[in-house]
Amino acid sequence: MAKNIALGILAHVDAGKTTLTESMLLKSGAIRKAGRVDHRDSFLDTDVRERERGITIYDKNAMFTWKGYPFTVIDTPGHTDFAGEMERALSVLDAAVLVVSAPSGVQSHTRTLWRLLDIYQVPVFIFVNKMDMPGTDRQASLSQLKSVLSPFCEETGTEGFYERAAETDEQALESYLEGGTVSEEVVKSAVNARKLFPCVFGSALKHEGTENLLDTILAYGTSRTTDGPFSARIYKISRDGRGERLAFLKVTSGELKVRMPLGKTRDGETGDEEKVSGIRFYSGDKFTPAQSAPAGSVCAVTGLKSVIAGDTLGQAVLSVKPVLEPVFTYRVMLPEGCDRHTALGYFRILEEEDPLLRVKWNERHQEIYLQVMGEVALEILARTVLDRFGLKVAFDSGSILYKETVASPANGAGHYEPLRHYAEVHLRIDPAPRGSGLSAKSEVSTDELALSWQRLILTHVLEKQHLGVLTGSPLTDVTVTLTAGRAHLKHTEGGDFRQATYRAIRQALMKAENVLLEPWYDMRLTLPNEYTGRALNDLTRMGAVFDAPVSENDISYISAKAPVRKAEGYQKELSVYTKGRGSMNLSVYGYEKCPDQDEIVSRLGYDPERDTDNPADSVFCSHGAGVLVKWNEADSHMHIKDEAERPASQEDSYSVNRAATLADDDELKAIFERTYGKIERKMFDRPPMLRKEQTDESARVITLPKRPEYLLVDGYNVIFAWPELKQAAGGDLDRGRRLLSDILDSYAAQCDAHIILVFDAYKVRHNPGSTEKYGGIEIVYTKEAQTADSYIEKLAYELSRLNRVRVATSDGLEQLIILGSGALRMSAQELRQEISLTESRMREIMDKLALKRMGVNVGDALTRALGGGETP
Ligand SMILES: Nc1nc2c(ncn2[C@@H]2O[C@H](COP(=O)(O)OP(=O)(O)OP(=O)(O)O)[C@@H](O)[C@H]2O)c(=O)[nH]1
Ligand SMILES: [Mg+2]
Repeated sequence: MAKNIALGILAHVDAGKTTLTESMLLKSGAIRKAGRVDHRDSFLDTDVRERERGITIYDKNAMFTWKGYPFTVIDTPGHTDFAGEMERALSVLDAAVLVVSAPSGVQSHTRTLWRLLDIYQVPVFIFVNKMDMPGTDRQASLSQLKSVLSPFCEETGTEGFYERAAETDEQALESYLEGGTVSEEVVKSAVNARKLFPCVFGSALKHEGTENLLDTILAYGTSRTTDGPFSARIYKISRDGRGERLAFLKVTSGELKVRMPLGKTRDGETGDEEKVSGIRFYSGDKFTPAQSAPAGSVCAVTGLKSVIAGDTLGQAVLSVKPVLEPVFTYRVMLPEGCDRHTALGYFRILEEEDPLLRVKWNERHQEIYLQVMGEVALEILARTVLDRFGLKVAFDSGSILYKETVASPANGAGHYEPLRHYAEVHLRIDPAPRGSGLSAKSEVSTDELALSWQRLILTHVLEKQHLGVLTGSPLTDVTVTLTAGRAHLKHTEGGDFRQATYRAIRQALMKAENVLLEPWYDMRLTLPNEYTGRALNDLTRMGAVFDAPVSENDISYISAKAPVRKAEGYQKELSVYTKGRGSMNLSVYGYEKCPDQDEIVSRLGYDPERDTDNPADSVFCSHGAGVLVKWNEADSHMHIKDEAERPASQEDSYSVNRAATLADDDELKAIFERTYGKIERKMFDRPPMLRKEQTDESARVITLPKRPEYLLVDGYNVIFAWPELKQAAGGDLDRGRRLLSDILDSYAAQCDAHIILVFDAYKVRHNPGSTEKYGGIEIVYTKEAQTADSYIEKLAYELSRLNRVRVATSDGLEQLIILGSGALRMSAQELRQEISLTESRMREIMDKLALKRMGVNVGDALTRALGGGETP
């Protein structure tokens, strides 16, 4: 297979990435004349915002062939504010060219890139650029690369290069020592295993070294595709000049074709199928349309509306969780009379395209907050909102995003028992490695607490950003372990566990040894020797951590890490006291401990006891009423005592009220009649007869063989049996249908059953007897004069010969005929229980569906709301 290498060009700002990319295009004959970033006519930096500032903001693709082999290069931005754009591309690269500018050397951002390339396991070629500039020294550059990045950085083709290559493999070393040669295969595998980093020196501007670089990549680079059916990874979403949504992807195996129906996979879950309507191969801002794209291609596709960066198509490929995250937060100030929700919608669109933009909506204050990487990103954002949506926004002065974690394990418990509610949760919060975020697991056996409740509790742990008790900042880098929990046979609803879980987490934090985290910079100072004393003093004052200065000639280099808050503005100070001879570059490293925690905590003045949205207290039931018990007194009231005295669990599953009253039936009938006119069907008059052996639930669970399962749902019966849907449907039947379809669609993603939702079409206009696919389910509208239950009966009969079939229908009415066919009947309430829908969650889902219709992306939130969150 001809190699088709996806090559990323990475470096700190202004190292010459775009210039090098254009030099490659020129040398390979893909373009006739290289543009120049300085003349604002670059082939790649085409965006006005890029040309104005002379920097790359968006990564760009270009294609060329070198000696008969196709290459796709991705030129990435070097500015740290746009590093998210660069990080996304890493997941699709076969190899990277790390450009280091000879005059400025390895910068702090170069080290960040080096760290990321290691995390994403990308083979690296190093191009030392600007060798045409006076004072540059090949040996000095190489020794810096060796000392700061890796001793296995070596100039290609030299004796040292083959020596290093041989050192990466024992056998190769032996034959090298004997015969003095190393095979190209050994070099190639060393490069691809990231054990050897070939370096090429040159000048992109003068087109020197470009050919050598391309030859080196061609010799040792490989295309990392695999055999097998089609699969691809999506790394970026953007829009073309006409506003069409583009999904950029790399085909990792098989072939992509236009009109191919594709289902995305996100977090291990597969979504609906969508059709690719077009394939585009981009080079700069121009593209060539195509009918297909072979393995190894990097291209853009149109037609995929729901995918986002990080999704995979076809067989799942493992993905890396993004490393970089925004560290500043700004409040958006909207012009007079601007609708907040419309503006929020705009920012949500941009959030989808920009990996380092997080949009937060503060419901209480009705404010939009933006989390970004830095001020330049913010300025570009303001400009983009103006250009694309005609909206002029301003921002407040912004602040650092703090986070909180714990230093040692802490136990917490939450109890929630207002009248006719019940839930108790015990958990432990353990510190986890820096940068790992929040994770959840359970230590509870399913004998103690049913799996469904455990899953629900873990979902509640993961579904929201829990706030710490020091400053009310997001909790991170902890593992929450469920240690015990209890539900009540009758009174527990899912929402109760949410309350108990949130309270337990907050109570644990109130008792914990809390740690305030803040963003830190990785910095590199270059200054004349005589100023190092002053610099080290300043760094100590900042609470920085630093290595001993390295001195060469009269110049000292200091590598340090310091809190963003303290290091900001130091660039200017350094320049002043060194009279312009010292410089510093920085890049965000990640979150570390705040050195002056107490001072910051008292300055921010957060009082966890007054944060009524995030209570640590518990609610107990006393004389038939709920009473609040303070968090520090709650432990002695908990129903679950410590291990030894814990009584055998009484709970198992949700209580199901299967005795629907006659009044309910009459009400149901009235609603039907109001909607459809006089009901012809017999179902309302049928006497409730029950054949005992067929409803024996314990028997049915044990004896059932594992077969593909069908779940047939009698749509209107379920709608009218679920109070919220009934209410929604009372006014608008169409809305009820859509809600139920959406709920079942989300549920279909988590269960193994084929779900068929059946509605009586009899008198529903536009749908005379049809079947349609709706996301992951099928919806059937019966023919005129054919009732849903006669349809279901027939279908159940046919399907149940080979499959396990369950039929969900109304509560009080027994469908004997269905049972007779071998299908199992479940009531609407049982279905609801199976989906883990409770009143409060139903309300939440309905809110989210309303949002979805407004165009707000709630995919994940909805799935989570339906109980599809991660389980351990
Ligand atoms: N002397 C010299 N200047 C160069 C060379 N390569 C690039 N430059 C100059 O360096 C500046 C930055 O070049 P770009 O190609 O925009 O750098 P970049 O790495 O793409 O920058 P960003 O994308 O903004 O991070 C421009 O003024 C170029 O003309 C080179 O080999 N020699
Ligand atoms: Mg550039």
